[in-house]
Amino acid sequence: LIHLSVLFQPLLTLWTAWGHYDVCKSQIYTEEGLAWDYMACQPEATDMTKYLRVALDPPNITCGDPPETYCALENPYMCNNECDASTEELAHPPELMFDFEGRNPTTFWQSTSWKKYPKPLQVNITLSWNKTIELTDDIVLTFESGRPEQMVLEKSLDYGQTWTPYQFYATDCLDAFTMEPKTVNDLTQRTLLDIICTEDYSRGYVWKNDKTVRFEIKDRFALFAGPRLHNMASLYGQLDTTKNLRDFFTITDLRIRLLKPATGATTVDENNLSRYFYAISDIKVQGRCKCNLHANSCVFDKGKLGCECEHNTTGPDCSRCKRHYHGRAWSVGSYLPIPKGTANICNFGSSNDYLLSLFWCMSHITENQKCDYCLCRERDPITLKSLGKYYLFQDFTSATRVCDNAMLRCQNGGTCHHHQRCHCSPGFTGVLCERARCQGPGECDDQLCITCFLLLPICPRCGL
Ligand SMILES: [Ca+2]
Repeated sequence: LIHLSVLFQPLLTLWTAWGHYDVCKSQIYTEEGLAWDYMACQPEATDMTKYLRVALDPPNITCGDPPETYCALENPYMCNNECDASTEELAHPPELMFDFEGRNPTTFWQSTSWKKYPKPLQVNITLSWNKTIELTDDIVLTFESGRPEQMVLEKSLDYGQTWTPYQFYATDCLDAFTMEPKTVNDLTQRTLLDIICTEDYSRGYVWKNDKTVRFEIKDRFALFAGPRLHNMASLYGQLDTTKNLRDFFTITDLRIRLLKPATGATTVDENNLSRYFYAISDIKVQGRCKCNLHANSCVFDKGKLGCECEHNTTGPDCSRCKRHYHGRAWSVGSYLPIPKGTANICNFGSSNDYLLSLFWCMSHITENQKCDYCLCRERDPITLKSLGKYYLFQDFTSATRVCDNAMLRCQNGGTCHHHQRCHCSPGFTGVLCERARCQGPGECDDQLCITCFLLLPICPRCGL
């Protein structure tokens, strides 16, 4: 087999070493002509915040309606933070958590202040993709004010119907959630799926540079792939065999439950509640569409993400076989063997059962035709012209081979053998006995008698 991609080999090696799986198929030359070689593939990881919908609960929790003036947490006399929803420069709508953060000063969403203290100030921020996606990098929230003293990051895998926690965050994990404080460094391969409470991202409003709250994806990957993620093969091997692990990094929605704002002190200053609020300037979510290793691109069309499925699969996640391609049960692609993986393509056929699919094809046989085949014709992948090569239905593996659903009979007096192959009359050969056999080495082709003639000029069909 000669791979057309051989020219790009150095580049490909580099990509695959990083486990990009960015090619779904490549053309190869086989003895029978051009064919496709299929590989496991996935879309490139990208900034997923471009494709989400954000919802706040309660819906009227954003500041500025009516306008409010806020004071700094560090200094109750510094009250120059004004929020007014009706003035563009002073409004802080949720979109500002996802805009391009290259500007100075930063742009941010801000909640109303803790006016109703001691009633809790709680906000749910729900990010929905309406599509299963796989996280590939840390989730990073950047707070404009102090980081919350208590919050939970949650995920959903069923479009927001059910939620499970990803991580708890608190200044005091025992007090807030009756959980022992841990960090991601406490996790091992065995406990990777444990949900922990961490105090790493809640401490100290005075540390103005420490504005981020993270959910550490890469540190978790590193438990299998090594500290610099150099052994992605090990990680992919684990992802392949452990559904729980794969599902852990897969989401349709994220929910940030802000439970208690930064107070900066042990007691809340009830005379100056405008010091307490939430403000988030940026949320980073890196990931890729989950396409079950059957697509290398994902498009955003009419506000919805969808995989561009290959391997005869279909659906938003390529999670089922295309119509007429049920020759084998649908299966997720596999990262193994490294680096190309296994495509597990859907084959032509009408049922998951191979024998049934053969029967479906044979069921078109009319009474007068005793031994017909359902043949597949190979097409040129570019011009789509028939290459004139036919394959038995059973051999149908390639997308460029189109099953005509045409029944071709055994020719030249050939008879059907076990409903499976033609038993040819003497002097004929080929799947349908369509070619005359040379009396000697080689075969006589209908169009190319000369080939036979040169070998041995005794070829009945050539009239010699
Ligand atoms: Ca922003």
